[in-house]
Amino acid sequence: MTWMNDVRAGFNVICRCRYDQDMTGELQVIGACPLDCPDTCSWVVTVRDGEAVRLRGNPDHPFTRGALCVKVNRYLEQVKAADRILYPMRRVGPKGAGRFERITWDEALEEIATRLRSIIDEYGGEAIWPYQGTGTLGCIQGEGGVAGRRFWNVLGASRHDLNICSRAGRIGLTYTNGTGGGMDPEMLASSKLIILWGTNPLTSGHHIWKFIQEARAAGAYVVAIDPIRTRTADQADEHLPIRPGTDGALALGLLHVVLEAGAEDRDYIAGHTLGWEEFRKEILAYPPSRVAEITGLDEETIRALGVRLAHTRPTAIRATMGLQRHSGGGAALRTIACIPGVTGDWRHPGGGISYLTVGDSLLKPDSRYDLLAKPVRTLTMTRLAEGLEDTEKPVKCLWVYGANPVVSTSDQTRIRRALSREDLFTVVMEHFPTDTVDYADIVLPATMQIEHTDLHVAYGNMYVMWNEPAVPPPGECLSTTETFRRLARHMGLTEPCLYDSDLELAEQLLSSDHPYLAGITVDRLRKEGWVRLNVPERFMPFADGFPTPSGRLEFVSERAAADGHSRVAGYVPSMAARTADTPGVAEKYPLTLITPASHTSLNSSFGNNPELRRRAGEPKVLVNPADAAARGLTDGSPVRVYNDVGEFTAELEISDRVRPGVAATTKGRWLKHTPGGATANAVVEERDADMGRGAVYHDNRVQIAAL
Ligand SMILES: Nc1nc2c(c(=O)[nH]1)N[C@H]1C(S)=C(S)[C@@H](COP(=O)(O)OP(=O)(O)OC[C@H]3O[C@@H](n4cnc5c(=O)[nH]c(N)nc54)[C@H](O)[C@@H]3O)O[C@H]1N2
Ligand SMILES: Nc1nc2c(c(=O)[nH]1)N[C@H]1C(S)=C(S)[C@@H](COP(=O)(O)OP(=O)(O)OC[C@H]3O[C@@H](n4cnc5c(=O)[nH]c(N)nc54)[C@H](O)[C@@H]3O)O[C@H]1N2
Ligand SMILES: [Mo]
Repeated sequence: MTWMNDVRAGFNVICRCRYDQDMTGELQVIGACPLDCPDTCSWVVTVRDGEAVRLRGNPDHPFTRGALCVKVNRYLEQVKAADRILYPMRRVGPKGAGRFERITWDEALEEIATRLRSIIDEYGGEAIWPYQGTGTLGCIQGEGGVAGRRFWNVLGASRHDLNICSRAGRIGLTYTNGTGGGMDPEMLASSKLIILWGTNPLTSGHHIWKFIQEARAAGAYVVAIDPIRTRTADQADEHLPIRPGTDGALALGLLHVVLEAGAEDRDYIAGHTLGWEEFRKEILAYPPSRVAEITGLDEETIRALGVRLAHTRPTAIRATMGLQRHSGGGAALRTIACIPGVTGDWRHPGGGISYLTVGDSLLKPDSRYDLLAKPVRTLTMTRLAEGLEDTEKPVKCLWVYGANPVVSTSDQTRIRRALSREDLFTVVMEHFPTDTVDYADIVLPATMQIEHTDLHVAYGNMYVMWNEPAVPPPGECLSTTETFRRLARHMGLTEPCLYDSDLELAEQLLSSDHPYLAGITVDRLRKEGWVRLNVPERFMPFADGFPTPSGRLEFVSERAAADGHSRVAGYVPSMAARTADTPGVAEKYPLTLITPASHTSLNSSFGNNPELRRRAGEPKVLVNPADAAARGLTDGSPVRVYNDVGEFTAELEISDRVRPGVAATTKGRWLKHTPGGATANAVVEERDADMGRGAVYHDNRVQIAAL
């Protein structure tokens, strides 16, 4: 009963109530929400007589403050859901049909070991693609760390580039600031102008809102820049319905107004930035009149925000991933990050930009790539179809964990075709019978967060969290780490580090010498549940300079130039913006489809929850009244959304929430719960953002017609 020992080791503090040897009584266990969300909440699980009976936000945590979200409030329902996968299974029907028979773990391990060995013998280790997603951000069990990596390295499997989410923006920001990290969002409380740029926090991470409200109570003005009037935009003082993929131009236009007002911070520019003269020329090429044409915003609106920006210190920009899911998205973040360099906002507490809090991994990278006998190729998460279609160096085993690519990855139809290949051995470790599970040869039952140990570092706040298992796993579920330990043993692998325990892994990860982690140990985390990073309460990230090659904020970046981008930050239009007037494209596919976060799911997680599905209703696509009228479409009618890549069906909602030229739906729906059996990613092309091969989920041209 190792899980019990684990619990008991942290018993004194984590478990504040009585918990008898025979598991009677009540226990409170502190854990962390594992989902891919900036907030990484601290939660408390109440365990009564060995059963989890309640899960709530930790009232003591400064960022969570007792609140979870619409989805995670139902986490226990998911843990106990009737469709939870509890046993290993083997496919009995055709691929895609989702018909399985229960098998034992021994049978599963034996079949897997045999198949892996024969694939390695015939094609080499690189024929294995360990396809890991962001189902959990845990540093032990998930995306945040080492889960399975050592095992794959011993086998010589291909590397997997998990670039689907925030990569383009992170790279863009890094050219300017040297890191994707920035402001502590708690500092928003001290801001006077808050620009919510391509972000919808009231849906995609609401815990930041209380700091924004605090700022407002002290007089701050809040602006949302988004092609959709989201629930966040509804709450803002002002909404700028920008044309998608034109944010870089808006950044330059706002700075143009700052220069006109003579409000640039010359001392700051001289002391802390690089390449001002060149960047200034770039700004001067974007007067508000030109920017109005590019962005579809009124010139007066741009001027008014520019004047506000010129005269309001501190100004904070909160940007998240929305605006970088474009072919010019990396450049957009790079250029927006130049704004505080011009206004000098980094020197004012409450000023600057916040994208990720901790831009680069603080933890000691312990994936042990040194275990690879020879260098191997890297396969790209955003290019699943392409990878599976490669015939020269074929993928023969796809191992999916923490991911649901049939729903979440571009070019859905191609992916389903590729997953149907009879010669592809597909293993999926999962909680639920997802659309991806339907294509598996072997399904392995995975533990959920309250059943395993994990360590989390948030990407939207300044805390490290410990997740103590609260209850034993149901059925025959195993954690990711335990599955790989057993498989390694079954295959007779001798590398000792494959057998490290979860606590050893946590200790290794925390043994980083990064100053933010000073004094943060496993013991302390297990006692306290969460610890703030070792940074001041009023954290000023670039007080000692920028981690760029020059030590300055770089308006001009040699690294960017070396990577094939412009030396100077500027505007790179997205594909949709670029082709808006291109003959042949503009008439055929006149609308830009954007597919952001749904309020009732987390990517595809919770897509099977009955109550959340009921609340979400039928899939909808929103278009502006002008675009509906032009097509003679009526509100509530069924429509096809299509392009050369594919199509999906939805109910039309005519709404002035979207600007003309834009169609909007949300991500995350399961195909099997959707009429027509296809979802938004059926029309998203497998194409790269400008940086890091990031995805282009909001940068696709489509047409809409009555069904
Ligand atoms: N409820 C819920 N929460 C989530 C998620 C979820 O699926 N559901 N997903 C989680 C994950 S994985 C992530 S990465 C984050 C993502 O969270 P966000 O960064 O908020 O990402 P999105 O929802 O994709 O986009 C945010 C906003 O950007 C807008 N946008 C799209 N294109 C443009 C553009 O060109 N310019 C501008 N200015 N705005 C644009 C969209 O309309 C949208 O309202 O949220 C996390 N939180
Ligand atoms: N159209 C469109 N598509 C998008 C986006 C968009 O904006 N628009 N956003 C993209 C973004 S930001 C992201 S991050 C990706 C996410 O894409 P994925 O990484 O594929 O994430 P999910 O679809 O949530 O699938 C995660 C799966 O992991 C499982 N899981 C959770 N925890 C565990 C665990 O501990 N062990 C195991 N074995 N499994 C677990 C869950 O049950 C779930 O089925 O989607 C992308 N897809
Ligand atoms: Mo994401």
